[in-house]
Amino acid sequence: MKSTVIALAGAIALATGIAGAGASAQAQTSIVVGHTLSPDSHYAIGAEAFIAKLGELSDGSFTGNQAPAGQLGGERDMIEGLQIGSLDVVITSTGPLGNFVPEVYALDLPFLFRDYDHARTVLDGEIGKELLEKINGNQLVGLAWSENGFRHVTNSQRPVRTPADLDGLKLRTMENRVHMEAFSKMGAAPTPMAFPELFTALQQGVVDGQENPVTVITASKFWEVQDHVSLTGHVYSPAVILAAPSLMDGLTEEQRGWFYEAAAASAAATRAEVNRLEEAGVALLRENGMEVITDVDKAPFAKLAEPAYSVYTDRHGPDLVTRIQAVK
Ligand code: EAX
Repeated sequence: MKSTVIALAGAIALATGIAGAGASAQAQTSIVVGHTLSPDSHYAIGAEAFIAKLGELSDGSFTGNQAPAGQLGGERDMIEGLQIGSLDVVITSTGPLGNFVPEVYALDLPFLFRDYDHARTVLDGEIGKELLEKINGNQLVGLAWSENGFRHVTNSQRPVRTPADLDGLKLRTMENRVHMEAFSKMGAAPTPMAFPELFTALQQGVVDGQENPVTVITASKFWEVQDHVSLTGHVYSPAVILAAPSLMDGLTEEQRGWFYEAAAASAAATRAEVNRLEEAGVALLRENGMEVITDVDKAPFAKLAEPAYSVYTDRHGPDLVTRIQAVK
């Protein structure tokens, strides 16, 4: 997706596509930032912030566009695109990432993070850094942790207050082994599916429900196809800003630094929008006709979901989970 435009006539096109020409020419590199959500989502705000910061730091030698709404495919497709170098930068949930970097499943465990502060402290600290390094060992570059939010169950059939209400519900999950195991233990019939297929699947009744943070429910207008939302907050959904190694390897150290700074600015902008929607979201859902169940007793859900921890711990042991729980 990377394209190079030589601004002044007579310039020599640089084989790498990266700025570096002298006074006679300014090479511009255009970056595409892909994500699955709508152009007014928290990811879109993060993508804009990334592009703006990169432009500012590079004095305009890097420009960019976002490719929202799954234009470049679902999150699994886009991660593969980064690995083979056909995409530049992607903002994705950790949904399918455990298929590529199994250590990341530690972040997808249900009822692990207590609240936003806990999750952000973990991701911004030592553990977050260690997991970005694991990502880097898998033909990907992890630039920064961003955010999707705490996930809640929506469906077209009935209000969900207890695990019994999930019984037999065809629930779309992400392509994530931890989530699938958790939902099957909680009584639902999990159906993994890429996000770009989800709205139509809900509309056509292929699945009864799905689960996503308020940010995604609002950005996707799921109220058009779902009547009930229960604030289950069953799992925190991190997002991560990834880049293609083929892109990063072609940069100077200074330019690489700009990408990391741009990603930090992007994550901050996205988190600010998550905060805003956590405040305004429930009212918004109600205004758009959803029945919102706010008083969900999480304990029975958490108890049933516990065996899903073994998807991670069987392979990697309990240490990282214990360390995450211990972070204040
Ligand atoms: O990352 O697939 C999902 O449900 C994700 O939450 C969505 O694509 C945003």
